[in-house]
Amino acid sequence: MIFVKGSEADFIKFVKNISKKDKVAIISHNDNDGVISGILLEKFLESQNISPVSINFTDIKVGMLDKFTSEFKTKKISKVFISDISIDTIDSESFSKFTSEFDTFLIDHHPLNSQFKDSPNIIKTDDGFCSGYVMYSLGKNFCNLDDLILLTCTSIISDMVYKTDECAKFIKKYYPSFNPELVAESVPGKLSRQIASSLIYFVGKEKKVYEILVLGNYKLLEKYHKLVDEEIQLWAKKFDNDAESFPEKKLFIFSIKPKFNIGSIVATIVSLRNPESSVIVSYPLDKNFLRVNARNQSGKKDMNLLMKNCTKGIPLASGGGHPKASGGRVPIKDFDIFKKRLLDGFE
Ligand SMILES: [Mn+2]
Repeated sequence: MIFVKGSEADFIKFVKNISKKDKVAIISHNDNDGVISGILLEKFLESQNISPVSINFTDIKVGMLDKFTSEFKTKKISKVFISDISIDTIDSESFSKFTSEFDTFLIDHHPLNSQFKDSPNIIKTDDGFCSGYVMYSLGKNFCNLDDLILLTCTSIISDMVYKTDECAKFIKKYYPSFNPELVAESVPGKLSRQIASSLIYFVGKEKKVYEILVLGNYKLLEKYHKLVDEEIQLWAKKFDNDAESFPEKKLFIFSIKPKFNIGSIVATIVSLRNPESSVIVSYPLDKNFLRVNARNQSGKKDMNLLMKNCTKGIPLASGGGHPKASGGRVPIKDFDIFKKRLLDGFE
């Protein structure tokens, strides 16, 4: 594994310093990789006789730590693990404040905000790895995580890091017929989609999915997947007629109003069909905000930079992620500014 910052030794040292008097909390991302890295982390901590008293899955946005600060103070939490959240970039100010109030360890694979390059208790790996795989690798030498290998494989697939040699080898070791060109056919590929659908179905109550996965009741996810998948296929089909196309920019902009929160998956599906183009999918999150998902499978246009540039300075907007897959949150009233910047970004 390629560490950009921190090491296994840093992580183990932090864990060994947790005493019986400490109360431990976990905050992880509410996507597949976040939930699974949270499950792996919890299992590892349990093996070290540490039982987290609070496990939380959250959307990534500015101010996201606020509610945890007050809740954790009430619960007298003293140690916090944050997993799969690029909090150092999304909300650096809150992150600094939070780490001054709680002894915090961050494990993440999104690019490091250089402001924190000398800060302790941060593991950042290269973004060719996902948090599930990072957590599995950190824990496997200290406890038996065999039961969670399938889930670890699904996190690799959902974060699309199976093209990284080490991650591909990991999946192939346990699922020898795994073919990166036919991900959806594989056992972890299928489960990955069922988890993704279930997280969408239970949006805001992701803990429900976490509970199903912890108990190993994977079969239960099938019915949620069916409901959500029908809606995904509907919008993926509409793309062909309804997306705005800018051929000279190799760009598609697709505004949708789906029943579930499926913009990210629709963006991935239609971008895989148009690998040389950039695809931007937007949909209302609530009455004030739009969620934007940006994809470019070829890697020829950096979606992380694009989303950062398009949201920069817009109050309450945020954006960023990976070069090939990124996202943002934009106030509906500022979408015109965002869209103009987007089109200008392809001159
Ligand atoms: Mn991730």
